[in-house]
Amino acid sequence: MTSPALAPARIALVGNPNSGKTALFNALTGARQKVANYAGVTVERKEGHLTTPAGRTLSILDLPGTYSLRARSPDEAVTRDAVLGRLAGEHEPDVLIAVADATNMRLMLRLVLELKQVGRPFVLALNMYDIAQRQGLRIDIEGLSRELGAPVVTTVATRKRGIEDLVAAADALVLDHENHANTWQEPTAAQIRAAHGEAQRIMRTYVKPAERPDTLTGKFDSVLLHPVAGLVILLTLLFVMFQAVFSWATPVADLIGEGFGQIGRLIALVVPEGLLRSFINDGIIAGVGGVLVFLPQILILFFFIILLEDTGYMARAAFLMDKVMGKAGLHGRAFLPLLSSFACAIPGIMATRVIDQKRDRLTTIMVAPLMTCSARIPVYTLIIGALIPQRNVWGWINLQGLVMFGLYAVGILSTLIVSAVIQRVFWRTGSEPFMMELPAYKLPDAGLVARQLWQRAMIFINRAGRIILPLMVIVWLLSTFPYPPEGATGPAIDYSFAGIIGHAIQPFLAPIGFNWEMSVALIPGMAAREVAVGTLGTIYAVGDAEGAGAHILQGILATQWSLATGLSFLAWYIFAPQCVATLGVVKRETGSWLWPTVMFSYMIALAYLASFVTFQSAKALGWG
Ligand SMILES: Nc1nc2c(ncn2[C@@H]2O[C@H](COP(=O)(O)OP(=O)(O)OP(=O)(O)O)[C@@H](O)[C@H]2O)c(=O)[nH]1
Ligand SMILES: [Mg+2]
Repeated sequence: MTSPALAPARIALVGNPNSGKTALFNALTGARQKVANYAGVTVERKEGHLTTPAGRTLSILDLPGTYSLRARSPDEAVTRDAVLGRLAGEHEPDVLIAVADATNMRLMLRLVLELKQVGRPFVLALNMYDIAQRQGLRIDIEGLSRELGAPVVTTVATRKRGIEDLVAAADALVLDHENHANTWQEPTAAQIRAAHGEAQRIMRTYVKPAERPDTLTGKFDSVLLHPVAGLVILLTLLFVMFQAVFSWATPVADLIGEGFGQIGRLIALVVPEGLLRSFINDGIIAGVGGVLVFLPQILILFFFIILLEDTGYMARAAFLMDKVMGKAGLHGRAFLPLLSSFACAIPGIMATRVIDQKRDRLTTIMVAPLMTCSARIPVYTLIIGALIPQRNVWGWINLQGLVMFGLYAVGILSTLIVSAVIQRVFWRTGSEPFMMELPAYKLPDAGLVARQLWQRAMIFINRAGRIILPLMVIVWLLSTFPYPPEGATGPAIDYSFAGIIGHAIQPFLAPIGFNWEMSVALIPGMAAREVAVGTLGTIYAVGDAEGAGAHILQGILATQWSLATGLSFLAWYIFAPQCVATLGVVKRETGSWLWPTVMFSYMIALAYLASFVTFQSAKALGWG
């Protein structure tokens, strides 16, 4: 057995939402956890390590934000249990770092008083001290420290200022604290009221109001939160975002596509015609390259999302959408989980832990995959690029961008409709009013934005390497073997496993206009949606005697697919449960196979229906 003395001392970061705990955690441990300017970003405990100048290891715990140890939602319960040492197999932390937003301390002081009751030694970190200074806020740090009986340190987490002092203070507490029994009991309402009064007294005594308070936030909000002007601005922002995805990304994407084309030609020069060349060009380059081409689109979209998050605008968007979402039976706190689902439904589903009502949470989980995740972008972009002409409508609106905006809009609309149905038909409950503190606007930190973008790029490239590449190898094998029999007349791929499978499924998908190549692409697309793009690349490349590079696929689709077929494929991808990992997370978060089963069934039914209607109406319009 290891002696407890050898285990690193454990330090937990506790504080109100959006006070900069995760930014501090990253500064302390060098981790890269997500930070953003709204409440409820962190929903899980995260552990990291740091070595003090004296060479001792400290383990640091980042926790979800909370206003009180009286927890209501699952994420707040995580914080309470971590602080009290109630998590299975875990001691209570040796030292707490109470993280306060120095410009907004009132509610934090109340939590600090609660933490004091727990009896753990703690340091108070007055974070965002840069903003406090800019506002001319004066805090009597020594007096506060005396009053609370704990060291008080000022920090600027995003600039790594005050970190050494914080570590020194926490480290000193580790050394001289002794264990004593934890006798914490949930405070009564009366006790909380008393603590509230006490916090106000401390506030009045030690904090002089700001000389230059932030008036900009109020001014911006009078416009941005306006019920009409605010919504118009929100819609315009989203619209511009998708225009940009197409008009800015296309030249870069073309360049990357051209690059892969060059590599393919180079390989054709050095590698003799045969299996190896086919494997490299039709399998890897057409498959993985065909997906990587879409990196610029994804980065531009995330550039906007990160900017909106870091400025604090996203919290306003949540506020504006609250009415609409309430009508659809969604809880106000569902906005941010659904927003995260633009990246990927998995973090979105995990972020639903901020919702305290079980039914509201379940509703949000069930609709999260309808939001357009970034894995759909390659599929959407490929089909739009192939079948929608690159031209402007009404003079200045990029038609391809408009279609993309439309696909996102349909995703959002169906999220609202499905949740309304779930809430009305199954739960018959009303929705709760929205309560979320609106953070002050901040200028985004360029370094932070760049780092988050870089992280996004790495996630995408890693996926290409770890999930898409191996799948593409399998797809290539299936579409190359077995060879056609002697004297066969049709294209070789018709005799391969992929051809056989595709031809077998296709009859079921004929009513929605899918050809056999598309039918094959759906299967590996279950593991990761983007693989459908790579698979189409490989199938058409292997089937095509000329051999096609990643870049040429759009040209092939433009001649081989009708507009009706393409639109039907897009409709399928809006709804289809094309992602096994998401179903796995739903199982984990709900603790039963029932919900993933329900999700899979309703989504596949919707997908088939949507594609059927799309295909048949497009045909009727003469686009078949
Ligand atoms: N100017 C300034 N901004 C900061 C500082 N610390 C954090 N921020 C910003 O404040 C916002 C919130 O930071 P987070 O670290 O996500 O806050 P959190 O306490 O982990 O929030 P939750 O996980 O939602 O509880 C982000 O936009 C950070 O970039 C600071 O010291 N100065
Ligand atoms: Mg956090």
